[in-house]
Amino acid sequence: MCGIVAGIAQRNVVPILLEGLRRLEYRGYDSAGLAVIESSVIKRKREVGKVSSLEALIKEEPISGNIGIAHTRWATHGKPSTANAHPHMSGLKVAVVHNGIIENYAQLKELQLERGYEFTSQTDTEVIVHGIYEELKTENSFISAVLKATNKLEGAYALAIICQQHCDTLVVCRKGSPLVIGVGIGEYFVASDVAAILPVTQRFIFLEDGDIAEIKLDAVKIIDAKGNCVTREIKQTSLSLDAVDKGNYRHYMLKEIHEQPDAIARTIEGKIINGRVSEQALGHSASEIFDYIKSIQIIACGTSFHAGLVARYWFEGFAGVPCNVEIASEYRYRSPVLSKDTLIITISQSGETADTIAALGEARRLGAKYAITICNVLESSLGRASDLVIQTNAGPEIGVASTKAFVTQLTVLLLLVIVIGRRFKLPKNLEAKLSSELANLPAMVRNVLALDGEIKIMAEQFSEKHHALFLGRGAHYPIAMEGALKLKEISYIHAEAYPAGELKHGPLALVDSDMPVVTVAPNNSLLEKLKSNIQEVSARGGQLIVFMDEQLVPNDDVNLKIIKVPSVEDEVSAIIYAVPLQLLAYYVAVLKGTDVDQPRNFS
Ligand code: HGA
Repeated sequence: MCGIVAGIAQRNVVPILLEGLRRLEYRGYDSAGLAVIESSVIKRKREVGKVSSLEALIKEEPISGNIGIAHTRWATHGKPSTANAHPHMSGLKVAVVHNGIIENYAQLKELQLERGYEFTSQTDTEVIVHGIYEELKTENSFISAVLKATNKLEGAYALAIICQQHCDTLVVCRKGSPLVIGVGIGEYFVASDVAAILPVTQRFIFLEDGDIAEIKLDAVKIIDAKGNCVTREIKQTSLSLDAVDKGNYRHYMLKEIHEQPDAIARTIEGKIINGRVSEQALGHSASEIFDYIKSIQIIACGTSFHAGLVARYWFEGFAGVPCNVEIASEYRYRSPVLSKDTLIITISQSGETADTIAALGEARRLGAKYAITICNVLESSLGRASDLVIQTNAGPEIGVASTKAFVTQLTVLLLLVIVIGRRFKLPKNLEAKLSSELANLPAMVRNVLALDGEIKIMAEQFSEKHHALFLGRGAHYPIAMEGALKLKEISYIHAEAYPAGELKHGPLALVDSDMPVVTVAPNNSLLEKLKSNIQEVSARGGQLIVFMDEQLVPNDDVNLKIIKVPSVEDEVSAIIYAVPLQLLAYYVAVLKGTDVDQPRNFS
């Protein structure tokens, strides 16, 4: 998604806005722009490409001001171009940056064209700024004009607005897209992600959906969607500044892969007491929820969806808990059948995934009594809409390709399998085993990270390839899906995952010496079946790359390249095998020379 930064201070806000944009660049990056009020006039600079291009432009043609708004864009309406870059302006009097989509923009545009407004972009955003300008013709109060204009919008938005007539006031609002206000000393900053403004403050006001805030140097006034004045608490964040630095790593993604043992340790911290997972440690309402529910519906997107798919094998296989998993954008638009004793579990790195939020809304509408979210941000939209938040504690994830979020989500899901499974058919001895394996997870992940060098060499086999197949069985099938997703999103190699048993039903036809086939082969009950699948590929000249338990004896096959993975217990092996696949995708992308942390066409 796009990134928003804005500020009002006694100092020049331009350097702070640019630093904020750099910190948000991982969210969207086809163009960037900034507007300030300088000597009572709005001055705007926009540039296609990365934030560094905007910086260079501002260096050449400096602007400064005590109040300003800025944006990194990831286009949804209209191609990436200077004209489509934000901020958008109306009559040179009002400027707006926008994150989200206005669904009724075509109707609004038609009306505004009739009124004589001129459109200079293809975005859906421009109707917002003209709408505010129109209201300001008859409304003296800036915040009321924004309320009236936004009441006509359908869709999702976070906005930051400045206006020449009110040059001491910044107005911001959110509906369906995230936005926080950072509280400084005699100054305020606003961003779509706290990470953007951590250098200037650690105190934040998390706006609720529908809130509009009028920010002056000395005060913030907030109204809700109905126009009533409301108070929102100021919260101190525990996020530290260096958590969002690259350290000694070449890319955030590699840093985040190597942070996984610590991230998992933080996630389980305080939750396993005397070898037993404590449900109180998950939240005061946890026991009440788990006592009530009879089945589980997991809803998520992308990598989080894969975490949900792994968890289904665990919930049903270990504990006999009926569990369904669905992609949020499908769930929200079909007519699912739901009983009120089905527990909704949403999974999202940020807790702000729009489709997942909407799907949760749909589940509530259908009568779901309880909803849990697994995410990294307690105060997120999903967090606020759920009865219980189980935080992943992964720390900020800057690389677009999710890694540490995935393994910490799986860690939380395994905690849930234990505490929910207790009420179903989870055998006592398995509960004890799972708890002890959870406690050992950080050490196991550290061991598997030692494969880094070997995988880097293996990655060379992919540098000339255009397609790859990933195979797995059981809980490792979604791990294969995640491996394929990682490879395609950062190296742009087309990759598909199949449950190994499906090979003979079609995909085998694709196999030849140009198609590397990556296989995940832990030492478990499905191994013999998997070995037959490996033979099927090998017999057709396919190049197999097998991540295999170190205790297994590989075949003497020329088409087989083996990476020996340290032996782990089968129950947690899905988490462990995710890691070498992340490293593989990373090193292939580095060899291909792609922009690893900010892949193209992606937010
Ligand atoms: N719809 C606006 C903003 C896009 C956005 O929020 N992307 O994540 C545009 O296309 O400019």
